[in-house]
Amino acid sequence: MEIIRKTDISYDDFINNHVKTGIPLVFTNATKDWKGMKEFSLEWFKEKFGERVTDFEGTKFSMNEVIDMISKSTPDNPSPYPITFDVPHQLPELLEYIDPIDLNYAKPNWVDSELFQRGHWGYATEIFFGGRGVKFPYVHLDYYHLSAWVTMVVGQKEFTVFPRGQDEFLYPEPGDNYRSKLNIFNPDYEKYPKFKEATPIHFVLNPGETLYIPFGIWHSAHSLTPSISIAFDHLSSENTWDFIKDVYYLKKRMGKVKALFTAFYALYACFMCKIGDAFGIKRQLINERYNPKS
Ligand SMILES: O=C(O)CCC(=O)C(=O)O
Ligand SMILES: [Fe+2]
Repeated sequence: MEIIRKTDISYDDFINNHVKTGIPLVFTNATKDWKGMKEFSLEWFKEKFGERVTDFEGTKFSMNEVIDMISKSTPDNPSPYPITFDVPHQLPELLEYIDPIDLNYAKPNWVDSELFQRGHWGYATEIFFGGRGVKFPYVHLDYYHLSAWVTMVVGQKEFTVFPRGQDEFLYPEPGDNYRSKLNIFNPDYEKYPKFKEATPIHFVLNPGETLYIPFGIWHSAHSLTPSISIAFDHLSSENTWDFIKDVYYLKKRMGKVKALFTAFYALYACFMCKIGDAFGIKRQLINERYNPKS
């Protein structure tokens, strides 16, 4: 199976053939209005943000250090991954270069609503830095059944996605249903025989291309070169119920009462967003809220 790639696709085609059906898509040119696409390079990020610091598993790294590490990474000696920065909070000046962040397709997106700022839903707009040979540590579903958008801005990553409905071939971890026990790069078919029936789709994402990963799609990635990509999450009516179920399931660790309360809040927030959409109420995008220039 091959990934579907589309150029200049209409919004209706996207909604009807990808959002409603849960079929992943690569947009080849949705970033055509991002002014950064003509400028982005490892050097550009060093020049603009070299001294900004982020945390990776308790250790602080500056952007200069991160870029040096990913430049030296090899498959035998890969750099730490995933090293990320939270764009609106740590690199707000980047927002004007990646505008419109929703690419005019990821809309409506309820995580932009003020109502969701209060929750701890795990959504984010992040920039990922990876070196040659780094791998996302496991095949997974994104928490909260949020859909994901990944745009390559520098270098190349190979992604693997599985069509919907292949959960039983992927052996979810008993304690963490969002993570597969398999090493898809070197699968143990004796232990995991059903994986033979899975139909992974492998493809390379190039600079300027955007991958839409609908909620409920198992996926993973590894970097073929030093790479930089930007990812954000997406919530709308299609994933509302799965989202609310996940809120309850994931918050249960804090106790059932708190989980129920949080799930009700999530339901209320989704309901208000749905009404807002019906009345055409415009939501402020993160670009507008955090961009220091706007
Ligand atoms: O770009 C990648 O390595 C994949 C990231 C991803 O799937 C995630 O953060 O959930
Ligand atoms: Fe993911």
